[in-house]
Amino acid sequence: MPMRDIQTVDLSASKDDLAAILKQDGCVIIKDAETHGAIDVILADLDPYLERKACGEGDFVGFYTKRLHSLFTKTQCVGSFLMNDKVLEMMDLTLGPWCESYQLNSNSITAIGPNETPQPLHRDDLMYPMAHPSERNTCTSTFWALTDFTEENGATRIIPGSHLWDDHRIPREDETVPVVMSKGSFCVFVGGVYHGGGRNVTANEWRIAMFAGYSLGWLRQEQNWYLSVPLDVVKAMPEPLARLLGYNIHKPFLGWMQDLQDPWDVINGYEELSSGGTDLYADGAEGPVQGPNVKIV
Ligand SMILES: O=C(O)CCC(=O)C(=O)O
Ligand SMILES: [Fe+2]
Repeated sequence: MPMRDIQTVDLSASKDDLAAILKQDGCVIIKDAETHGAIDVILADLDPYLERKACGEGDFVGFYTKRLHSLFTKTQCVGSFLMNDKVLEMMDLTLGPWCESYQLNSNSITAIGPNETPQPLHRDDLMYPMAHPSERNTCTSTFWALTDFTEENGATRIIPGSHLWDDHRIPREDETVPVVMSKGSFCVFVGGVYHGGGRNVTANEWRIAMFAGYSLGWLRQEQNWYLSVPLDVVKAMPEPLARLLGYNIHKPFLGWMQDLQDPWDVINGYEELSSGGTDLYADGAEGPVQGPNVKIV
């Protein structure tokens, strides 16, 4: 039997309430965070790609599931979802305590079609060799409902509270609950929460999600944005989005290039010989120490 259901809140939920839910459940649904209009626009951009895309061929990626990656090259709308205020508030809560800045880890569409069977239950932080439970979360996932998520059309299955389980406990299907949410809502969960795509028993309904994962700014990113997003696309982005992609220095000095320069400055025309290198210290620090949010555990 599932331990408990996943909680749904609206945009007015306070930071304290969200922090309390996340501490206990590791997951929450934020209702109606984007308008149907905004979703219809991104879907119109992505539809031609989804149309042409073949289904996966594997237990994990599914046999009736289509995935799209490199969304930055397919639509200009993705940034507003990735940088949604409420999403960033959730990242401040779940990643902020462990890094000076967080980054985009992964971003894709998962469209689950009729006849799909459940994806194996897993934790999204499995690429990072950390024991569970851990005080320190490494990554946080979001799923945007670009269509309604129903139990019948393949809503993600999730086990609230499973971020607190140790690594020996095996998750069971009968412990999961469906992430039922309306188009425009998103579900957020920390990296240690067990989940998996659901079974789609409908005759002709596709359940379309946009996945966006975020991680601590001092970890290797799951997707390689530097090679998959052309530089002219990065240069045309608002600065905060480019920084989220990794064109950034994680304080004090992770990720610099050329003459100890910030990558965003370099791609915007910094000339290597225009000045000598300068010290890179964490914000507010007077010497080479870690920033206040990077705790050693
Ligand atoms: O599409 C879904 O509902 C889940 C997909 C997922 O968890 C994954 O691919 O890591
Ligand atoms: Fe996953």
